[in-house]
Amino acid sequence: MKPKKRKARKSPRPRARAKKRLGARPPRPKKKAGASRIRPGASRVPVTLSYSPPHPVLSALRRLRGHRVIITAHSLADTDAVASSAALAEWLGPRAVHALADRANSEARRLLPDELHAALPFSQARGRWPSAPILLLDANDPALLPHLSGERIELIIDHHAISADSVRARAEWVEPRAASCSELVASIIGPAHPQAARALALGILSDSAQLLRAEPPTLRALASLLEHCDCTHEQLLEQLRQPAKPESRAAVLEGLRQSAWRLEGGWLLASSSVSSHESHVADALISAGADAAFVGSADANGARLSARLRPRLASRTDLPGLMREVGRFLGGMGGGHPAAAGARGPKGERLGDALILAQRLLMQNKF
Ligand SMILES: [Mn+2]
Repeated sequence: MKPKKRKARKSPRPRARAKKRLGARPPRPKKKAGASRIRPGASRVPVTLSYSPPHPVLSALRRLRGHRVIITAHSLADTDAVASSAALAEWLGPRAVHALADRANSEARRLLPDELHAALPFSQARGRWPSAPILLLDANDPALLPHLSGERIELIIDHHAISADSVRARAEWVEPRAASCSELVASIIGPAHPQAARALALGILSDSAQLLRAEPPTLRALASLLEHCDCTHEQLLEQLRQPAKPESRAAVLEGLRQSAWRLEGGWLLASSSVSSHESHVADALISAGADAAFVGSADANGARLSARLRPRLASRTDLPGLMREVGRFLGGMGGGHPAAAGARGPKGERLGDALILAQRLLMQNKF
């Protein structure tokens, strides 16, 4: 076989050689703002730089700015719900009203007293402005929105996935990859003043379990809020982790003493019956090593049940659905998040059976 004649290659070409000598880099492709980028290296996973609101949501917000609107969130508003509602209300102007479904949870009351001071009960706001459009934040599960039954919702901004039963709105921005609603609101309002930046940063830290669940866009949102905050990341974490009152800690220790546990199907299940602080006891049981914890309390008003799953196991069952069923058994309702959910109802005498039912349903439905 004849050896192939090699073409004489002019290499490197004069132009390239000239560039090389000057140390010039090849031109970089232009980045598109807000677009996805491919991570360099082996894993070609698209990375979202930041979450940005869909156009209809942004134009609805611009239209509503300066007008009377009612901003509300879920029952027992948490730090994320209060922070995002207060910050959006401020951005929308003095006629926007932050209205609470009912009371805020203990963490939000401790961390965001000023934001809560400016809020009204939803029933009062609705009574005063019966035709004001409603903006719903941080929730779409009707079980957590009893105050909105029969109401038409103008806009939803949320980070909980939409389900078949979800409350819907004319315009929606639902971003289940986001760790918090606060980071979505932060992307709408842009550079925040120090108080709003602190509240939104606390909302992100609280809902992401102090960044345990945080994708790059969440971290970027937090970083830019910290630039506008008048306190440091360390100070925010310290505020979040501040120990509860001695009475509350005693109630948690008592709940741990009352707890029972068993190993079933490879899962460590724990349960307890307490007189108060059921969610804190459930958190403590998970921290102590339980895979799932169900903690209940009952009084003259009925029964309440808190459920927690170790976050890594949360994708292996439908905890909010399970708690909806437990809530029905108690004659009331239930729901929540994949790793933290709850149920309550007037049939307080059924608490013991409800705790057994919750564990049985978990074992039947885990995969
Ligand atoms: Mn949230």
